[in-house]
Amino acid sequence: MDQTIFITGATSGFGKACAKLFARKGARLILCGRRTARLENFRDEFPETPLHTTQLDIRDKEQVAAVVNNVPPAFSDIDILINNAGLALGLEPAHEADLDDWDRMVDTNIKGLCHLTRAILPGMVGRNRGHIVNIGSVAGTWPYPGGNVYGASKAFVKQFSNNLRADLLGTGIRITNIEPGLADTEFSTVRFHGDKEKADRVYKGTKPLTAADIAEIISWVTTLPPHVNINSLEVMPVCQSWAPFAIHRETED
Ligand code: NDP
Ligand code: 8X3
Repeated sequence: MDQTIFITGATSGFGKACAKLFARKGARLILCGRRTARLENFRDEFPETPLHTTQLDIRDKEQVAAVVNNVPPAFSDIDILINNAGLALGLEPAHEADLDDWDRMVDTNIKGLCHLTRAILPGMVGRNRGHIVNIGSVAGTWPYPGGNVYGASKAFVKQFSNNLRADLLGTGIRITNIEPGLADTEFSTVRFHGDKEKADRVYKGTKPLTAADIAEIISWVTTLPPHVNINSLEVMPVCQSWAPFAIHRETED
């Protein structure tokens, strides 16, 4: 595969699984994350892969611009951006939620994703080709208790993706929003601030999506013929479905 792929959040979960899958397909990879030791491990695992790794906290606007501007020439024609880095923090109802958690989700899932997109898009427009794959969530469409700002941030990703398509009409650039449901990664451990036992209970007795499932889907949408744009793709494990409408009743009879 003669393509350069920029993956945010490549140290874990979906991003790492994408890195592995695209490495096996022979792509050139730019991998980012805050935990650089994990990126170096990847280099050991895939010594043949043309690889540029860089530490990046996507909340840092200047760092985002510097990382994109300093990509080595062999990697500078980015074909695919996988805007994957993101997180949920907390599951408390809105009136009890931690404001710092809310800020971090907005700074990462919304502002970080926007800054990366804005930095990489001009090159794609100049080359008249490229594909941006945003990682949204079922939470961007379906509300649930405690989803508050996390779900709203993914609703932003959904509509931002659609509006990018509107802006880019007339170019060859593709935009896709992938909207996964329950998937077993480090996501819940992060959501519960490192409480692994609580995180494990989220997946207990289920057969959730795996990171490899999502990587396979991203590989599919990005290797379709260039005139085909998957706008959005919602995916759940078979064991997950929607809840009925919730109705609060004052009395039982
Ligand atoms: P993980 O926690 O396993 O991975 C998250 C990745 O995001 C890590 O590589 C982490 O890297 C990176 N990241 C987080 N914050 C930052 C930051 N400020 N700067 C740079 N990188 C950052 O979770 P998933 O793989 O599950 O999550 C990936 C995406 O998928 C997220 O956007 C999430 O919202 C979404 N999603 C997850 C679902 C699930 O059930 N797992 C379902 C639907 C969507 P590092 O810490 O090294 O910086
Ligand atoms: C992650 C899926 O349902 O925990 O986006 O919000 S969910």
